[in-house]
Amino acid sequence: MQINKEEIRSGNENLREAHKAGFDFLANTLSGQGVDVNAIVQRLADFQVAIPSWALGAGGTRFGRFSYYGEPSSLEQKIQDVGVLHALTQTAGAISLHIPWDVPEDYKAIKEVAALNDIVFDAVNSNTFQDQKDAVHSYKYGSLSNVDKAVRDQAIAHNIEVVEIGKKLGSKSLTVWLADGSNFPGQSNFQTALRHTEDSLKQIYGVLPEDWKMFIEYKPYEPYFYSTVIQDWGTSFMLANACGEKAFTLVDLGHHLPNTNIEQIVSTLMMKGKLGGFHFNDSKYGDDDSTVGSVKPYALFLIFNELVYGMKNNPQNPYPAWMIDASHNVKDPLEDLIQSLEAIQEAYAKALLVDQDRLKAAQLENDVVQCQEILQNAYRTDVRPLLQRARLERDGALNPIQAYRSMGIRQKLVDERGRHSVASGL
Ligand code: LRH
Ligand code: MN
Ligand code: MN
Repeated sequence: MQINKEEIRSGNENLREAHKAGFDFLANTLSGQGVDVNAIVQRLADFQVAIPSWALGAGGTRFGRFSYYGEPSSLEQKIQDVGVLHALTQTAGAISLHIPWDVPEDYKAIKEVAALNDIVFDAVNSNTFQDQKDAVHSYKYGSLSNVDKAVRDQAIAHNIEVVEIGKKLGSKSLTVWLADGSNFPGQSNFQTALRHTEDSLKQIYGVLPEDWKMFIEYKPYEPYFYSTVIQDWGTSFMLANACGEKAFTLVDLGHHLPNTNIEQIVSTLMMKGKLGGFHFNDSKYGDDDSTVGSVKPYALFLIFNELVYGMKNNPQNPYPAWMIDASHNVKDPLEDLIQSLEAIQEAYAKALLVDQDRLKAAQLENDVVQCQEILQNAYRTDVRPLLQRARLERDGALNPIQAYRSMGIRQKLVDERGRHSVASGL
């Protein structure tokens, strides 16, 4: 499956005039306010978000899974799906692989498919939350934190193998998300579990190539429902510090208890130079993995406001690795990902519009009303013409969902792959 650029271009034709009118009006207004519109369009074009290989098929719940037609069943097909997203949106130029679900058989061939689709390999993810076929030891009672050294060693060896695979693909980072935890009070000794985890992470860190980073993800609960070993950003931050300067915290939006002030966490981590990775999704209740921006778009904007501030003012923090970590139970996964990409770009564009100098002045005056006005002015601006312009200039689609549908892409995938192909994934 390869997207025909010509088809995207011709699909843009009948939308071009309406886009131009909307863009000119917005650009005029913003320029009048002293905004450098071209610079924002360029920043949007530069902003690339990785798609995880496990998000291209239908997800499921513990009650069942309803597969979607034409799902990718091989790594090549997953990369092609990301290629479709990237061709339409010009925002999804990377894929994040999960090992062992996506171990390439032929590295050269896989890299060729990726290059053909304009896709690079982002962070590689290890998996010690499932028992793999032929594994000697079980992770039922934990992996890097397990009381049994043999189990810990197996989990460490797996992570080292993931780094080896990533090296062959050109990845530059390893993401570790642990399911380790306990289901009942007394089941596990918190201090022992944390100490084991720190020791294990340090061993993995020890084999990281010089130009690699390690991202440590945290999550307060699930799959264990009493405790998780890396429960919050503080624990992750502490572990990253213990490992060294190539280790960072990874913030996944869904991995917080209700009402947590995520924007403040982001801000603190960036000030300390330790925000390494970011997983986008949205939620109403817990780690729902819903479409980005579908439930709390204002919260997403406030988070982006801190990200933008940090990217400008915190040179001690590396440029974060962005990834969508969402799941699609009822929608076409590709349509859902297009919606997420649009929501991310929208929140980013709005955050770029925040007048930081005026905000600072209002803060110094303790003018609370004015501070809120400045943020909400940016938030209430319809920035979609800026997103369209960034796509149009790079031969992306003015309206990616509409293009996806009118080009009949899902039907083409079904024709190629069959109706009941199944993707591996969460
Ligand atoms: C589980 C999870 C986590 C990881 C992914 C691999 O919560 O969604 O966010 O990043 O699985
Ligand atoms: Mn995640
Ligand atoms: Mn999650």
